[in-house]
Amino acid sequence: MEITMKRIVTIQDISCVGKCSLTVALPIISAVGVEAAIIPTAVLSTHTMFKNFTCKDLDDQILPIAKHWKSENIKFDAFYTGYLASSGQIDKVISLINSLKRENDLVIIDPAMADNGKMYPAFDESFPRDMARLCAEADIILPNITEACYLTNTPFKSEYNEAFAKEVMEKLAAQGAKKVILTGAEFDGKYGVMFFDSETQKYYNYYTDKIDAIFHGTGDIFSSAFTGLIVSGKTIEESIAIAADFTAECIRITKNTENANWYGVDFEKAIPYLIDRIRK
Ligand code: PXL
Repeated sequence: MEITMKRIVTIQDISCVGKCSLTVALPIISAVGVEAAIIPTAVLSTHTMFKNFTCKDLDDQILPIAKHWKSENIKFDAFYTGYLASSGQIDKVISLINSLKRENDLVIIDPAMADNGKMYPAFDESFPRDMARLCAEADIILPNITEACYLTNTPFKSEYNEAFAKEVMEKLAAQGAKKVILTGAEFDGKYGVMFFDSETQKYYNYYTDKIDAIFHGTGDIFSSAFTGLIVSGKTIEESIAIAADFTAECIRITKNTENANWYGVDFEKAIPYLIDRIRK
């Protein structure tokens, strides 16, 4: 007999072109053998690194969708949020989680809102305070260092050491997140992912090769792979390692592609690698 399929609901925007948010979450979660239900929080013509993108906020759909699912008794093993289009959506997402989450379901929050020391164009400086309220409800949060600084009101540093990363991660845990996974951590010539578990007070760091290239959407690729893997039954450490290696493979392939698109990585070409890793 086959085992029952796990189901994630992922709540983030759909950028019609751009290879981020739902257009990477759906194929990657599916590739690891987990069902991906979605709530699109907004429809954008492209992600916000393009100029003149269009954006239609789907704010008013979040709670009616939750209500319908509740009436149909639809269950999820994890709630995974990414880019949310406005502060107003955050309270709605918190209500949705409170209404549908069962005791052991996971809440995984990628506070996708900033990178390289700057907020994404669509957000103002008040957004992190609202995102911090959502992160406080999470079992696992997946910020990069810029987001971690904004969420904790810590002045951003483009260069930092391990002690600084730990200080910010521990602040995030003190604000409520049970487990903090810092992506794109870089210090002392090392590059990778740091994980702090507030329950055990232990760290687990996973380093990969630093590939000298910057691409959009890599945070979403890591978060989608990580979420799919952990829900599929891998341990948190295995999920971090496989998701980090998969993300590095996506970057490596794209960097080696002549005339690769600037707006996202060719994760599609690395899906066979991801599936091979899961089988091992
Ligand atoms: O990859 C994060 C992301 C998601 N969604 C939208 C974005 C971005 C990053 O720029 O603009 C719309």
